[in-house]
Amino acid sequence: MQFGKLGWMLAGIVFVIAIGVPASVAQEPVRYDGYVVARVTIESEGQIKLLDQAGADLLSEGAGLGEVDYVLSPDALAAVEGFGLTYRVLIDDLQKRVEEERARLAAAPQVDVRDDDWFLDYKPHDQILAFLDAWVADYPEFVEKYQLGTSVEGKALFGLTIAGPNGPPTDARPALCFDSMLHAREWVGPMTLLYIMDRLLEEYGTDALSTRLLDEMTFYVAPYMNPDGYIHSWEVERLWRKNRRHNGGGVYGVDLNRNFATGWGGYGSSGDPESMTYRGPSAFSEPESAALRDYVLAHPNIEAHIDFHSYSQLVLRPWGYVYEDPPEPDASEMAMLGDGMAQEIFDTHGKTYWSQPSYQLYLAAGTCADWVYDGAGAFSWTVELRDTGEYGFLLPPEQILPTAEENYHAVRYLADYYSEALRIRLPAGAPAAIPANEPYALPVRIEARHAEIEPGTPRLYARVGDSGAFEVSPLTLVGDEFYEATLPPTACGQSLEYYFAADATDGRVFYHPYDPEAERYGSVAEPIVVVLDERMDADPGWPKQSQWQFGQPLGQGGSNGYPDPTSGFTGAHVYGYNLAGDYANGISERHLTTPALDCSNLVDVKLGFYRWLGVDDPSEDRAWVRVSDDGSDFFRIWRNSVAVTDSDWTYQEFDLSYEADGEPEFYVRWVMGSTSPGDSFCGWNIDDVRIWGTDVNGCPALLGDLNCDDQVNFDDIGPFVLALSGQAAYEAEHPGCDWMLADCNGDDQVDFDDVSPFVGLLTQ
Ligand code: 0X9
Ligand code: ZN
Repeated sequence: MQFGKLGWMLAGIVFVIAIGVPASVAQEPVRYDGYVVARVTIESEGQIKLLDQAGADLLSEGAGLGEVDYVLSPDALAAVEGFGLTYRVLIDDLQKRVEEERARLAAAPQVDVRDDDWFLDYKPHDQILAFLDAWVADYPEFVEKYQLGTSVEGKALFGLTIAGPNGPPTDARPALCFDSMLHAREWVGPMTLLYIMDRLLEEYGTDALSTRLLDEMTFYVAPYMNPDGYIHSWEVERLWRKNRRHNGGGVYGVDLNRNFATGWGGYGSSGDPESMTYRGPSAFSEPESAALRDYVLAHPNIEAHIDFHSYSQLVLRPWGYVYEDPPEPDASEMAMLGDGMAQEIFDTHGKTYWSQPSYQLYLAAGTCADWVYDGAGAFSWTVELRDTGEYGFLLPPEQILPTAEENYHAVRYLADYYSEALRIRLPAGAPAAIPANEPYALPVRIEARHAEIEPGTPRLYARVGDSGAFEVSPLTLVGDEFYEATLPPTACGQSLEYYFAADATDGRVFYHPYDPEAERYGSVAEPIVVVLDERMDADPGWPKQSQWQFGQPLGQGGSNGYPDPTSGFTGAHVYGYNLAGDYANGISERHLTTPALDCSNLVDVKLGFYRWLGVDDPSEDRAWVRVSDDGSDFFRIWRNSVAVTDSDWTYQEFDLSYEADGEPEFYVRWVMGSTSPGDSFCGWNIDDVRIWGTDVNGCPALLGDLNCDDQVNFDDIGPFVLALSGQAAYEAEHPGCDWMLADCNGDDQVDFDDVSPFVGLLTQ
C-alpha cells in the first residue's frame, strides 16, 4: 500500500496531537510566592467583577454575595485592599504550605497498598491505580474493574463493580454509585472513597451490616475520574481544578463539574476557556464526564449517587442549576437522606456538614449531581468533604482518616436505606410518650421494594422496661402497605421498648430498626388523657353547617386537583365537605365543630387528624382549622397557604398547649370557605380525630409501690415490711418515697391490716 496524501495528513495530525500534549516534558512547578488564601466579604456583583479583573482566583467555585474564598496573588491582594473590601486571611503563605507538602510527600516512606497506613498520606497516580489492582487481586469474588473510557491525555478511567458473592446478580440488585476526583486539587476525595469501599470489603463476614450491604447491593465506584488533572496538581500546579484539555493557544482545562448536560451553559459556569469553571464547548464534550455518564446509564439499577468533592463540609442536593427544589416527594426524600448523612457524619467525629440544596450555596450549571438526578433518575448528592477553609485543599494528612471515617458512616446509612428489600417505617414516627395502661395504635408502613411480603408475618416485638423477653404480636393490615401495631398497655411511668419485623416470601427476615440488638424504639407511658378519639365509624353527631356531611365519601369531584376518597383513612366513614363532588363556588364559611372538651387538668394538649383535602389557593378558596376556649371566639391554627391537592390521606398534628392547656371548655372547628366564583376542588374529608394531653398531676402514686420504682412487685416486699415497723425507719432507708403507699386498705394507717391487701396487689 502506498503512503498516500491521506496517510501523510493523518501522520501530521498525529504529530500535532503528540506535540500538543507535552505530557512527557517536565514542567517547572508553578510557584505561589506572596500568594494568600483569603475569605473576602462580597457585597455586590461589581465587586466580583473587580476581583476577577485583578486576577483573584476563586476557591469556592461560584461567587455570590457573602463570604467567598479566593487565592490572591500579591497584586490581587493589593487590589482587594485598594477596593476597601473586608477580608480575612485563611492561609498567609501559600507557597510555604505547598513546599512543605511537596517535601513531606517526597520524603514519605513507601507504604504497601495493603497496609492500613496507606491512608495516612495522599498517594500519587500510580499508587491509586495499584490500590485498585490490589482490590481486584484480594477480593476476586467481590470486585470487578472496568475501563470506562480514556482521559484527554490518554489515561484509562476506571470503574469498579463491588458486590458480595451471596446474592442476586449484580445488575439485579439495588445499587449505589459513587465518584470522586472530578476536580484535580481535591485530593481527599479519592482517599475517602477508597477508604469507604475498602472498609466495607474488609468488614465482610465480621460486621453484620457491611456483610448484608455487600450481599444485597451493588456499588458502582469511579474514584478517580480526572487522572490528568490530578497528576498536574501533584507535579505542576497544586491548585489545578479542571481536566487537561488543550483549549487552544496554550490554554488548558474544562471544569468537568460544569460539563454535564443538565442546565449546561447556564449560570455559574463560564464560556471563557481560561476560567476555572470553563464548561467546555458542549455538554459532555470531555471524555471524563462522558465516561461517567455512560457508566451511570449502563446501570439502571443505580438508585442513588454521591459525587465527592472538597472543601466546605456540605451535603448538597439538587437542584444546583436553578433556585428550585425538585418535585415532591423527591425533594423531601433527598432532604431527609441528606440530613441523615450529615447526622451520621456529626455522630462520628463531631464535624458539622450542613445539609442543604445546592442552589443555596451558589448556582452552578452542568454539574454531575444535577445530571445524575435529571438524566439518570437516581437521587444524587454532592458531598463537600473537609475542611471549612483553614487548610482547604491542602488538608493535612492527619485529617484524611477522620474525613474518610465520618463519610464511611454516611455511606453505610445511605446504603442501609437503599438495600432494604422490605422497608419498614413509622410514618408518624415513634411517640415519645404513650398513654398509660391502655393499648396504643401505631401506624406502620411496609414497602415491598425488592421482595414480596409473606402475608401475616409483619409483627411487633415489645417489652416493658429494658430486660426480659419481648412479646410478639401481629400487625393489622389497614390498607395497601399500611399496618397498625398495637403497643401493649404499659403502667404509668414505665418505658416500653419495641421493634418490628416482617418476612419476605423468599424467607429473608427484615427488621426495623435494622439491628434490634443494638437499637430499638422507646416510648414512656405517661398519664395521657385522651379527651377525644373519634374514628368516625358511627355518626358522632357533631354540630355542623350545611353541606358538611357524615358518611362514606363517594370519590367524586376533582374537577381541579383530585376527587374525594372512596372511604375513610380507617373504616368507611368520614366527615366531609361534602361527600359527593366538589365544594360549591361563592360560599361563605361553613363549619364543623367538636363538642366541648374538658382540658382543665391537662398540659401539652395536642390535636391529630387525617385529612384528604382539595382547596384552591387562599386568594380564591380557603380551608381552616380553628380553636376556641368558649365556643364563640375561634382562632385560626391553620389555613391553606397554597392550593392543597391531597391524593392520599395526610396526617396533621398541632401542638395546642398554648390554646388548650388548662381550659375546661375547648373546641376544634374545621371551616370550608369562603370560596370564590372560580375553580372548585373536592374540599375537606376528615377522619380519626384525636385530642390528648398529659395529666398535670403526673403519674398517680401506686399503692404498694414502696421502693418507688413505679411498679408493684416482689421488690416491694422488703420495703413494705420496713414500712410496717414505722415511718422514720422506712424514710431513712427510702428517702423521697411515700410511706403512706403502704396503707393498702386505705384506712389512713400503716399497720398489719395492710398485709393482706398488699399481698392482693402483688398477685394482681
Ligand atoms: O463548584 C463545584 O463544582 C462544587 N464545589 S467545589 O468547590 N468542589 O468545586 C460544588 C457544586 C455544587 N453545586 C452547586 N453549588 N450548584
Ligand atoms: Zn470540586
